[in-house]
Amino acid sequence: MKEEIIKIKENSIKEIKECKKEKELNELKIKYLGKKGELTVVLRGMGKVSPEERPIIGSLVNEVRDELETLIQEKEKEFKKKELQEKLETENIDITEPSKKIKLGSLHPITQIIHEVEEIFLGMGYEIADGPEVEKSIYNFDKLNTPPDHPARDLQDTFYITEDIVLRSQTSPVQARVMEKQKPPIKIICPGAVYRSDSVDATHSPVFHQIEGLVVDKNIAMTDLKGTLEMFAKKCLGENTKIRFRPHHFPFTEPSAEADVSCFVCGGKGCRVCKGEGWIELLGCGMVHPSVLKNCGINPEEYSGFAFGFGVERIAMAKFGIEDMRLLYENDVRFLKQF
Ligand code: 2NM
Repeated sequence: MKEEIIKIKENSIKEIKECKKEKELNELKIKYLGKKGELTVVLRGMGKVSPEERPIIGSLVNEVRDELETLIQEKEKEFKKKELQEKLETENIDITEPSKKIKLGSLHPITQIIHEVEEIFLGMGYEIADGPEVEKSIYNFDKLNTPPDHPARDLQDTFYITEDIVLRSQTSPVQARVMEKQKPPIKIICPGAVYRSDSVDATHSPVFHQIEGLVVDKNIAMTDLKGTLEMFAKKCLGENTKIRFRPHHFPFTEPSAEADVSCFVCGGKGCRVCKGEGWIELLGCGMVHPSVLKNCGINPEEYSGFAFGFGVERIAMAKFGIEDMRLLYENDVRFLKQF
């Protein structure tokens, strides 16, 4: 039995030392140390060994097994090291190779206009306010002096979620909310998406963007409105821009007006952009109606204010010379990257 074990030991050591591949090594591991391996089989035959010899044979087997295990582990380490070495030699990384170019995006023309207008008004001491796009009709209409029978409330023009909840058709409900919460002086602009039930064409979209402004303080007069809008027009469209006001009607302002600017393309002589008029319609505005102030918790005897509003798409189209509004929503990068 002893000779048998010594023989297994010698054979196995030789084979392990000569082994060249990890797979071979695994096979040897099974051949000698596995459940049906040669050493295990010998251990099973211990019953036949005399009681005196048993501990001697037992410890010999253990010794041999320990030796083989150590040898196999060393061999495994050797293989791993060799593998890594080969990888390091073949898979070298060229850290000087130029990286793939990352394509930089740009801001959408509508976002650019919003940012530009925000900068102008921030410079005049305004704050930027926002609010929900899904809005209570009380804020979208009632508080803004638009009674239940007003045509603007028509189911045909407004998206109703329920009888009392709508997709806001203007950003003025944000201003009503600010007036309710905040004591004058108030100087805010409210940019954002608004919704109207219009069919899509070159100048209409059911979703578009508005910027509305509101100032409420003591002794605010029409002259403040005119001065502010003139300043805005010059900063936005160029220092030579002139502005004119025409009477108009809005339910939330009294008096109300529309403002035109001299064409920033031809300077007023008449061209394609202004359709030969020399003037381009810019915005709607007026002095906040006393009922609106009262509805929002502000005393109209003590305070007055002005407000104005315009569509961002219209300004973007005029400024960038875009003739069809749909181009702004199609998200064709070849179109958008021009701006
Ligand atoms: C416009 C035109 C005129 C307006 C009014 C108000 C508020 F909240 F003070 F009543 N906000 N915005 C207003 C006035 C908006 O858009 C064409």
